[in-house]
Amino acid sequence: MLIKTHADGFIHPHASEITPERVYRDRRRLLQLMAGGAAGAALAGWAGREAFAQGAPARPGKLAALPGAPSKVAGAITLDKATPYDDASSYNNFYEFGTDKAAPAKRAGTLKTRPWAIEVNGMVKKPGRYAIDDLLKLAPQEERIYRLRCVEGWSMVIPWVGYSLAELIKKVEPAPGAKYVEFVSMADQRMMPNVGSSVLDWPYTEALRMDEAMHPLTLLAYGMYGEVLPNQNGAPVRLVVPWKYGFKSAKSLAVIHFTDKQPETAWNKAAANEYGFYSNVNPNVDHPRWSQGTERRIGEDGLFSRKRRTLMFNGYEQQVASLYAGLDLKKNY
Ligand SMILES: Nc1nc2c(c(=O)[nH]1)N[C@H]1C(S)=C(S)[C@@H](COP(=O)(O)O)O[C@H]1N2
Ligand SMILES: [Mo]
Repeated sequence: MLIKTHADGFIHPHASEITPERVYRDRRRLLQLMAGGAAGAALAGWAGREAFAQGAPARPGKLAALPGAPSKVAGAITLDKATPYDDASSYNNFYEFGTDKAAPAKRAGTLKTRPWAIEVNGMVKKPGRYAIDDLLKLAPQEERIYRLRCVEGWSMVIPWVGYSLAELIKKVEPAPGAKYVEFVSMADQRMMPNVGSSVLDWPYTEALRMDEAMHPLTLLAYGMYGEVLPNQNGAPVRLVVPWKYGFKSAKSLAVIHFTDKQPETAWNKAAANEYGFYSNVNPNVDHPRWSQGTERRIGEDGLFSRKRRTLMFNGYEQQVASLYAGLDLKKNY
């Protein structure tokens, strides 16, 4: 467990491996086996693990179907095997509910996702509050199977449902001078017990350059695995920017702000030398405290833990490299 205390005094556990992911998963699997009265099945070994998971009671709570047609956006369907739903919805970073990977799934039941609206403001011709049920219908929902690479060194493959953020941006008509889009997550302490803790300066904010925000791969996601998003994954609507480290993909969006100045971002404010504005996945630029050259795919670990090589721009190089032509990616990390 590596918890770093910063000069400014607070403890900064991002990437601290609070519970090493493998230990956490093994323990959870064992608890599941025991709860199912199937402790003996554990003896059957790891070979039977997938089969057992399939027979296990499905999902905590019934979520509504949110079907999406397979996307036609270039690069939007990753062929890697999807991470089991069970892992994608129980191993989460959502610091508004705590810094432990298990906290969001345990505690995000208090997040009320109706009524909900996104406030669109700043340098835009059609500012206003956009109700979630109108946003859902704003453009056809698509299924996008994206790799998600966390800056901590793990990754998942998640079939999201949503549409390109560009669809919303076109509807609200940014003013010609707008150069950046800022995303502000909900920060309501009554629904989010860890808001108010000193781990981040709330609300959680992120931002993209306008051309990044307009890129067809940049997704506004309302669902995953053909269902509405579970709260712990950022319901009712979140951003997904697949070529950037996971923390750029802000959850439970409350405000989208258009501006001509590069906005501050929550992680950059917390540790500027570790988390820059761009945060493009880049195996050639290490985090000051660890390598970014490899990753572990959640759901592929256990006994035969396997490391994968991290791909430039998380494998979306063909689609996005031109956005950064001429930019020094070591300086602009
Ligand atoms: N509001 C908010 N958004 C957030 C975070 C967070 O703590 N708060 N964590 C980020 C990080 S570090 C990652 S890796 C992804 C994880 O998304 P997932 O839980 O859906 O896999 O969400 C990102 N979005
Ligand atoms: Mo992350």
